[in-house]
Amino acid sequence: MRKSSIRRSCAALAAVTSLALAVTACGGTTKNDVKDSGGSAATAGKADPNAATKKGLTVGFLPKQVNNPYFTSADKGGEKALEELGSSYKEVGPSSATDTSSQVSYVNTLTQQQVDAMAVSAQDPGALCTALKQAMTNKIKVVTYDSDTKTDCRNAFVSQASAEDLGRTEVQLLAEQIDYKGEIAILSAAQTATNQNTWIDFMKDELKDPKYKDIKLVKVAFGNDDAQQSFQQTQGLLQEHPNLKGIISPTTVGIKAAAQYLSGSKYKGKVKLTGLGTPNDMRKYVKNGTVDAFELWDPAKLGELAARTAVALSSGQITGKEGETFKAGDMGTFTIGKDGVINLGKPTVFDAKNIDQFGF
Ligand code: RAM
Repeated sequence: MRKSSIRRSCAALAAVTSLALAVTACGGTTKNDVKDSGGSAATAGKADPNAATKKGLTVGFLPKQVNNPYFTSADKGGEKALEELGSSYKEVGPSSATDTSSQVSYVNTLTQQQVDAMAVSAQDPGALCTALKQAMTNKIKVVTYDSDTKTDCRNAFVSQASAEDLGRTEVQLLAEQIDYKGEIAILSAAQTATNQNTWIDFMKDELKDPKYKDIKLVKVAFGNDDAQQSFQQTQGLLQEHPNLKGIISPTTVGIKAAAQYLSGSKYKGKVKLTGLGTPNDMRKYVKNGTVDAFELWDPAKLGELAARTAVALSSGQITGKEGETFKAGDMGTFTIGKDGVINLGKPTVFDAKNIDQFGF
C-alpha cells in the first residue's frame, strides 16, 4: 500500500473507530510521522499556488477562551471569511484561559469529527502538541492564531503582529508616560500563554537599553484572563509596591480590569497603564483620564487571516514553508516567514485623538 493510501485509510479508520485506536493502528504520532504528512510541521509535499480554492471544507476554531470578547471578534472574522469562501465554520473551546486539558479534549474532538482544518489559539505551547500531531497525521491542517504552539505541532502560525515589535513598543509607550523613571509591573494573562510570554521576553530585553536605567520592573503578575483575578492582582500590585509608576497589561482582559481598578482609586491618572486592549473596552478609561495610550490589532482581521490560511493549506496552495505566498482575498497577498509564521501587520496605537474611529 502506498503511503498516501495508508494515510487515507488511517483517516477513514479514525472516522469509524475511536481515534486512539486508529492512531495506534497507524503507528503512532512520532515527529517523523508528522513530517511525512506535509506542511510546515511537515515541509514535505509541494505547494501549488495555482490550485483551486476548495469549497465545502469545515474549519474548527478553538480559541484560548470562548467567552472572551476578543476571541468573539476574532472568530467572527473567521466565520465571515469561511462563509465567503463557501466553507463551514464551527467553534469549540473552554471558558477559562487556564483549562489546558479541555483544550486538548477539544482538539481530539475536532480530529474525531474529521474537520478539514483547525485554527487554534494555544493556552500552553507544549500541552497540545501530541493532540495536534494526531490531527495532522489524520490529514487535518493545523493553523495556530494569536498564541502559538511549538513549530512542529502545527502547519503555520498566524501572528497578530511581530512579537518583538509588540513587546518593545509597549515598554516604549509606558516609558514615555512615566518620563523614563520609576517602578513598573506587568499584569499578564495565564502563566503558560505563549503569546504573552514571548512579548514579556521582548519587554525585558527592551528594558536593558540604558535609556531605561531608571525604570525597574518589580513584578510580573498573572490574572489568567479572568476579570476578577486581574482586578485583584492590580490591587495587590499597588499594595505591595506603593511607589509603582506604571503597569503594562498585554491582555485585553487584564488591561480592562486594571483600568477599572485604577479609575476607581486614588491612583487614577497617577499610575500609568498601557498594554493591549480593545478600543470598545478602553474608550471610557481614555476619556476619563485613566489611560493615555495602548495598542492592538483588529481581532476580526486576525480571525479572517487564520481562516484564509486554513483554506489555503487545505487547498494545497501553501504547505507552511518559508517563502510560499498566497492570496487572502481582499486582505492581499501574504508570504510565509521563518518557522511558518504569517504576520497580520502592524498594530494600531489608540489614544484620545483616534479612539472614536474604531468600533471593535
Ligand atoms: C487576551 C488574550 C489573547 C491576547 C489578547 C491581547 O484577549 O490573552 O490571547 O492576544 O488578550
